[in-house]
Amino acid sequence: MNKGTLALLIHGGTENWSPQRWKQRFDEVCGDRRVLQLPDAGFDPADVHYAAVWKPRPGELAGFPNLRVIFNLGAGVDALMADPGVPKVPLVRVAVGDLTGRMSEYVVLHVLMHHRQELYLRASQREKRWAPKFQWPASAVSVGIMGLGTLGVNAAHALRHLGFRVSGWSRNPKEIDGIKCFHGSAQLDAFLGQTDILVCLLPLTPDTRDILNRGSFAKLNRNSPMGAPVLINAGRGGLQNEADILACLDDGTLGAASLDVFVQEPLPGASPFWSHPKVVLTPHNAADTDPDEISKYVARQIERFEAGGGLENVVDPARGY
Ligand code: NDP
Ligand code: OXD
Repeated sequence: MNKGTLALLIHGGTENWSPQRWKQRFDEVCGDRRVLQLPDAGFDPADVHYAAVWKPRPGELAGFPNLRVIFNLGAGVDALMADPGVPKVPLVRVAVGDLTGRMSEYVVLHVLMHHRQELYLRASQREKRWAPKFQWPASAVSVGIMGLGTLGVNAAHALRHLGFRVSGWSRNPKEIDGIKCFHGSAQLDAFLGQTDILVCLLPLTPDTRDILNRGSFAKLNRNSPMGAPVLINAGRGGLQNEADILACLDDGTLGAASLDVFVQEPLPGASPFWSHPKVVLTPHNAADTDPDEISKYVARQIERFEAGGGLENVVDPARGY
């Protein structure tokens, strides 16, 4: 197979996650392969064989008639699944140790923050109040992870290592040493009923949309040593019913929430989440994809594909993840 041209279609970003930085990294790892950063006035869409994308505009990928593979520069592909104009070629997502490790850092940080009563302790410090509360051991707390995929399993092991009781919920049955596994809608209630801290690392699909709602929160363990159950969502905003989260925090159905993702991003200034005393909020950066790592991952896959080998981490369009 001849060396195909790679086009980068990247929207958004920060100083260290800019389209320019991606272009630089791809140029370094792609050798003599042509790398285009779109928009680029001087190219023919028919020349593009591979696209590496983040948040392409709906319909944007439809304009490339000769695409061979699309590489999503993140783990979640919900935006691409929602775009009927995306060409029907293999879609590869990110599943690499670097991203997985970052997500486990986020999950461990936030589980510990709630388990170790950091919200209460910081408020006490601000008020100069010396008022310790009993600290339960990790072994008294049950963390339930929704999504036992690349990210969920690694976070489960990290939490298990710290001594938490850890369970997980997935679509298909699993057996994982030290982790209590539940699956399917028939076992969802049993999973929720034994969970004190609910961590959501699900992909957003038609089946999972809005799954974090009052009905689910009310089923969490009401006898948690922490008083009330806690929600941590780093999956996608579309998984959560935001009005339900706020109402459940206010009436005590939930004790606290850590939220990295929102229905509307960036989160509008008027959102009550910004100043809610029981919410720890981060701007969708639980786990960034690193241009250094991911450009190598994509370049390696293209080389192998052109040599006749298979692609890794190809999304199943029927499942939507
Ligand atoms: P994977 O595809 O590896 O795992 C997905 C898991 O969810 C699997 O265990 C799967 O079950 C389970 N699942 C999917 N649908 C259902 C369902 N209907 N019922 C029960 N379980 C279901 O994904 P990753 O672990 O790599 O990533 C998960 C998500 O994390 C991404 O899709 C993305 O949205 C989000 N993410 C967020 C980031 C951030 O910075 N906030 C960064 C990176 C990812 P099964 O194993 O049976 O197939
Ligand atoms: C991802 C993300 O899906 O950063 O990788 O949200």
